[in-house]
Amino acid sequence: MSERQKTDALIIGAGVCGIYMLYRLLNLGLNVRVLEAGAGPGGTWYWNRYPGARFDSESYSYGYSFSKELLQEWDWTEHFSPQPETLRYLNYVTDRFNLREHMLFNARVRSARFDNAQNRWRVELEDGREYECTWLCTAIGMLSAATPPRIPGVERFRGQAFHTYNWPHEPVDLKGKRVGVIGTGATGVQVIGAIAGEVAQLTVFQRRPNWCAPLHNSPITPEEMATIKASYDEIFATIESTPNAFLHGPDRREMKEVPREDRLAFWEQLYASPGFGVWLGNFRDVLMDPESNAEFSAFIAGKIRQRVRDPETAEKLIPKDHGFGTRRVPLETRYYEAYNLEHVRLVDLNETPIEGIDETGVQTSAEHHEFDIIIYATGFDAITGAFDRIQIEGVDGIRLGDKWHEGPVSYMGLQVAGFPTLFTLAGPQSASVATNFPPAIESMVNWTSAFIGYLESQGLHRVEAEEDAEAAWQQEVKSYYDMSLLAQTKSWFTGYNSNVEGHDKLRYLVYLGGAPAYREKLKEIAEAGYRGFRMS
Ligand code: NA7
Repeated sequence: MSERQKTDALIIGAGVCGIYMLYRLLNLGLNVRVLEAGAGPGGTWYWNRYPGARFDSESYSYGYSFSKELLQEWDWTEHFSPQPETLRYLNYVTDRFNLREHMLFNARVRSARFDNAQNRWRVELEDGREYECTWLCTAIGMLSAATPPRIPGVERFRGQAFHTYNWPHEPVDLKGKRVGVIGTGATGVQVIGAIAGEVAQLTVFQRRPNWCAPLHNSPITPEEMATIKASYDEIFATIESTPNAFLHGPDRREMKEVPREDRLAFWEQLYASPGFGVWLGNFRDVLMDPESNAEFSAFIAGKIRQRVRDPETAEKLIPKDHGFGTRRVPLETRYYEAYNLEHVRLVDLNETPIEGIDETGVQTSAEHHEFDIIIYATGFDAITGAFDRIQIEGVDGIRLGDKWHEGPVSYMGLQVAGFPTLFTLAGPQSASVATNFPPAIESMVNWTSAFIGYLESQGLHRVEAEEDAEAAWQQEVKSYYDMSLLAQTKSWFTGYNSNVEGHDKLRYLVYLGGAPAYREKLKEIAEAGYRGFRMS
């Protein structure tokens, strides 16, 4: 057994969050190491290499804001950056700030155990290497535990098959191929739009349709980029002011107070605009009031009927079990038009469920579909899945997986009682998931690194959420679910995943109170001497 390596801090994950946390902790003068399962930095943008993978956030709202120099150096080439460019960006940041030498790649963490006597975490990799630290920070992603479908025979298929998250690093030749796609969430919708024109035959297996809206991506000209660079102060001021840290904030009017003709004109304008405006820039009651929501859903259904030529297919693509925006809205490029192509077919799994997968393809209750390639766009064990894949043990050997069995509990989504000195950055019940990730991540990283700096300066090396503070945070997190239509819909936001045992009921995964309220709470806690944390 090699000797255990000792550091002040360990960060698990070198994605958007881990990269920035590393930068901050190095600035505190700490000895830090990042343990990353991939062969390079990038996290989400390292793994998701499927065709069509790109931001649904405006590129210039997704980049880091912490360095004015970085903002001026980096040129985005599209309003919604594609995955290869984003991966280049994250590599650029890594090298720009000399972070790579502190990162260990191909280092998948198997377990993390708290040594109560020493106040230290002991972390073991899957290859047996061992590390030890005071400050343990997880930056393991909210959508990083991919879930292939639980379908009998899935391992039998002899063609190529991959989950979108594990898309091969070598180019996949789709030209002239018979391709099946299972899943029509944000990922499936991106893939389908991107490959429909290229493949010989495309069959989409849909269990539940989602309400999708056009992304309206376009290139950024050098002149536009110069204007963007000159406007970063205003851009980040807008991001700070909106509930979800996007460039789109709700229209303060209620739909019902706007005359019908004007609301339709407004909706046409939203539908024709790039990005999430159609979801997050809508009348404020559209996501709160069932009647307003139903009216807007009918508007979008009309758009689907206009864009899809075959009326029967169009009806299948219109969700009937939930209203617009109550699940994550996939933004699409030529998604609905794909179904107008002769060689693209939609299979509704409610009519003809999948019975199994065999050597040559997919068997439904009605027929056998032969494929060269099957793409599983079947989603993630969201938010808690990445934690469950590491054996995390706190005081007295208590397991995080056991504590979270009925759903996660935390204080501010940042700490869990019984797991001292572990910071679950961008973890369950923080504001990150319900927002544009990077700005939320930046505020959490800023706060946590300042907290660690404070503790270090006081000679304090153990910090733990108090049980009362944790319980109060549960009530607060729950209270927002009670107010939102989103909570009434089954999706990964509310903890459902048919491919994971037991994930068939509501779990309170996300703080839905908005980024400004979350930041305000963090500030108040710090100003009150880090209220709710036991420090020693
Ligand atoms: P999602 O949004 O969870 O979508 C997964 C899709 O796969 C969804 O349409 C599921 O249908 C479908 N699915 C899952 N399992 C099966 C099985 N066994 N059979 C048929 N269909 C299945 O994941 P995405 O990757 O698209 O998006 C995740 C987030 O990543 C996204 O919101 C962005 O923020 C980035 P269901 O709706 O459950 O009936």
